Amino acid sequence: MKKFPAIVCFAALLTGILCGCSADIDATAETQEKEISNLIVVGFSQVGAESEWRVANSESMKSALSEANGYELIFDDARNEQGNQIRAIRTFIQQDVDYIVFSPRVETGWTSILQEARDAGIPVIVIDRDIIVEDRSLYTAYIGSDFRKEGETAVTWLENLLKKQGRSEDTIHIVHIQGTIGSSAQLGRSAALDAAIVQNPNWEIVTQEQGDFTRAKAYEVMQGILQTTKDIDVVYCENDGEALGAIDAMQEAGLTCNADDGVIVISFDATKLGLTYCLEGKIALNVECNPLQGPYVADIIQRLQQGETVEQEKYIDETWFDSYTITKDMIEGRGY
Ligand code: GYE
Repeated sequence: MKKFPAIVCFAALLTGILCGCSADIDATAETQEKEISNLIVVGFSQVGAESEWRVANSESMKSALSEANGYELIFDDARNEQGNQIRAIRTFIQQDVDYIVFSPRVETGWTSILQEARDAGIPVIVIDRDIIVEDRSLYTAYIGSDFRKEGETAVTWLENLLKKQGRSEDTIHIVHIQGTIGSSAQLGRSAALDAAIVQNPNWEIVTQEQGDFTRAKAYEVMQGILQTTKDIDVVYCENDGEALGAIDAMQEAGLTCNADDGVIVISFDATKLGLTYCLEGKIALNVECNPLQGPYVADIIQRLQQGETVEQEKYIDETWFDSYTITKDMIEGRGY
């Protein structure tokens, strides 16, 4: 929006008319239309499309930052590569967009590109996963989830369930399937489990493997684990896709997934599909992670446009669902 003053557009149009080139006039008129529109130009680097959660997150951004709402959104899918995200952000800088938004694949490695954005005077909003930079003024705002808290919700629920079942002293064999290594979603959720292992000496990690937040990878990984052991009490998956993949593999191997008389599957996200598994009892606990971040980003941008200062870190409120209390209505009323 800030890039094209109407006067420049008018001059360009006039030049076209004086030259008498009709094709140019059409093109110029089109440009003029765009230029004098008051659209706020936002470059958004999305990490990928690895999960249902991610698809819902992209949709939320697209609908909140729509043209009807006053935005031109330049959407780039980085296909789960940090290098692609850095390239996309650099392109946004060259395009001189009004705002840059990105959902970082991992926490580290962003300092130089953020420095470039700052040198160009473009505010950066980080969404979903967090970043670590020495100079926090390199980004204007972060909006996302408290992943450590999500993990703590999960392990506290498990402690309570095992207590209720009279298994507090029993050895509990836990398979841990992790998300994208180095992402703040993985780091927070893994850290909570690691801390709980220290607190509960009877909890044993059978194995810790990478599931990349995808159903396919978790299925493959779980199949491999089941060839070594079937003595599993809990599978701690770091998102719904992984839980579904692990459940597929366990069911094929003849295991039952159920909180009372089978493997206790723990998941994160609480997408409609994940919650359907929870309703069926296959996922015992699903900790919510809210992907509907578009309206929060739009709100931050609107406040910056008014010259207001915004909170630098904001966590979205989240809840959890378990197979004992979930109902069909809870799933139907959800936005993702
Ligand atoms: O849990 C997972 C996704 O970063 C919170 O990434 C996000 C995670 C989410 O692919 O499904």
